[in-house]
Amino acid sequence: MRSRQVDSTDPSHAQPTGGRPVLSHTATSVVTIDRFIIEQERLHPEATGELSGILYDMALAAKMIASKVRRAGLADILGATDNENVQGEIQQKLDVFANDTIVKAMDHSGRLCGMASEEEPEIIPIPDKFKCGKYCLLFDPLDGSSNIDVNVPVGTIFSVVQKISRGRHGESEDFLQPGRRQVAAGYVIYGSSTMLVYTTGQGTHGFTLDPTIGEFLLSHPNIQIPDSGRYLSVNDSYEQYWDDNVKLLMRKFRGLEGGHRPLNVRYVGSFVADFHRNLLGGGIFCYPANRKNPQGKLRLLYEANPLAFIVEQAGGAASDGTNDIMKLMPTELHQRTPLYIGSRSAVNLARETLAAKAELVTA
Ligand code: AHM
Ligand code: MG
Repeated sequence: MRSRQVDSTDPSHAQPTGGRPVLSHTATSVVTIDRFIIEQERLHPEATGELSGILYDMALAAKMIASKVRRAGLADILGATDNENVQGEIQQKLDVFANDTIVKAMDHSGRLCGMASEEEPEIIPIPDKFKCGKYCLLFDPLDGSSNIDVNVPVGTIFSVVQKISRGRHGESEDFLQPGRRQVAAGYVIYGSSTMLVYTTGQGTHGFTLDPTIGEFLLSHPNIQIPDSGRYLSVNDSYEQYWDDNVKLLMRKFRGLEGGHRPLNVRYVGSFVADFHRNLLGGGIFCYPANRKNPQGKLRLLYEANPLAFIVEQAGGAASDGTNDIMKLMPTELHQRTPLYIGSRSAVNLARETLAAKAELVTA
């Protein structure tokens, strides 16, 4: 799904496209992620390059994780007993490996004041021997990792906010900021190919890893989510625990109620994979609250906020059923939230259906 590309050397092309800045690439030029990031940075004369540096480092970490994920099925074959591999290193679970890889790729750069990971209970401080910077990185190192054993795509999700506290190291208040304050967000999907999709608030752009040269190349500039969605992604084995309003909403999405065109049900059970398909094809991913999990399952800071930023920049929307995801004020690092994310019209239908029921209940 390659969009028409433009030549920055031709001044007639130096026009904003749909409010988005036009970057310098031609239909035939190869645009690496590094080039794209630097061109975006140049649109902001005040930029210090620190945010760009974080994105470069994320791309490097993604390549290292991709290479390990690619060999996941071989680990047991090549490794010796007791989790020791042929190099004599102790094998790690892939989600621990992904977590450590990101921390090590980031902690020494001087751009971050701390990190928070879905895999770690507390803020990860920057070691004293390194400089602290003005950004906080929040991430889910390997989302959907329970799917690895059956060779299903998994992903990495990340979010960047600016530090607001005064001290050297990041404090809770720096990490507990609403999604609207994100300055960058993205995800990597380790699928049939590896893709990195990110936004800094100037559109959503996708890059595919060319494994032969080890570079992410621009493949999906200015992604726009189709508004007439095709897909519904939800785990309906929880239907028995849903409220009636959620059951009604799902009947609407299936075309059984309210005269809506039925959506196709597709659920991988790996959020990045479900989200990525719906971002390109249109539709909605839902993880509603249920009686067993009143706040749903997905994490606000590591999963919902970054993908909400991505989807909004692609013309879509994200809600907890009532509020915009990115307006929620987090109170805990590992806070969960119900989530409806995807094409704007589908998310609006979710909001309206859930609100109508709420009125009935309170009347
Ligand atoms: P994880 O972060 O522990 O991997 O859990 C998140 C995953 C998502 O990738 C996926 O959408 C969801 O859990 C699936 O949950 P369920 O099996 O309840 O449908
Ligand atoms: Mg996850």
